[in-house]
Amino acid sequence: MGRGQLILIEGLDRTGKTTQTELLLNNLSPNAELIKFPQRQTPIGKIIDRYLTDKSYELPDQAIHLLFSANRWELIDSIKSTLDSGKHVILDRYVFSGVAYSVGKNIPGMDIHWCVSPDKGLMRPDLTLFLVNEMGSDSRAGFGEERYESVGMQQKVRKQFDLVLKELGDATVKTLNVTGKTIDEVELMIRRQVDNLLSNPNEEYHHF
Ligand code: DGP
Repeated sequence: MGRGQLILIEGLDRTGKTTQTELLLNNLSPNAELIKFPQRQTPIGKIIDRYLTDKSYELPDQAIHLLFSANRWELIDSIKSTLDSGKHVILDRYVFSGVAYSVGKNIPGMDIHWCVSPDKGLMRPDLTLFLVNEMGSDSRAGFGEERYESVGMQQKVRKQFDLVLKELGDATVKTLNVTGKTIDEVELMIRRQVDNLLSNPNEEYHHF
């Protein structure tokens, strides 16, 4: 039996990533696990959660950036073991969010190269699906409660995602335009891409 495949769903806030990662988990069940980043239950994840939900809790932008990356490193051994056991791992956000959100803050020195360096060595997904909703995301229920959920920030991050995907992406990264699509339609678009991958799975691991 070959290794499991690492499948990442990326996108701005409230583009339906969480719904779709859960549907994909169901579809691939029982041969898959889902990991959502940031993973807020780990020791580092608890600091990230506080930073996101308590806007009066200040940390230097560089420090929170490194914590988001450290949160991915905290889980990478367990992701690798799951893949080695033949199970697929679905990720809800990963390195591309890590770089796009931080570069979107426009902090001097925090360019793409600086931002990706702590993630260097993390495993590359076998497939990345970047969900784009041209309608924006501010009309979804609950939008605005967390730190980065403002229309201005989302626009900056959207621009950065394009640049980050150009710089760090490769043929395994696909953009899916989900504007105006129903949940079922998006599920089908994702299934097609995943079925393609699973009919021709990767054996070797690649890294950022
Ligand atoms: P979520 O739980 O998916 O809603 O993500 C929480 C927020 O944190 C969201 O606004 C996106 C942002 N975010 C997710 N991952 C990272 C990261 O690695 N770095 C930065 N700076 N922000 C991130």
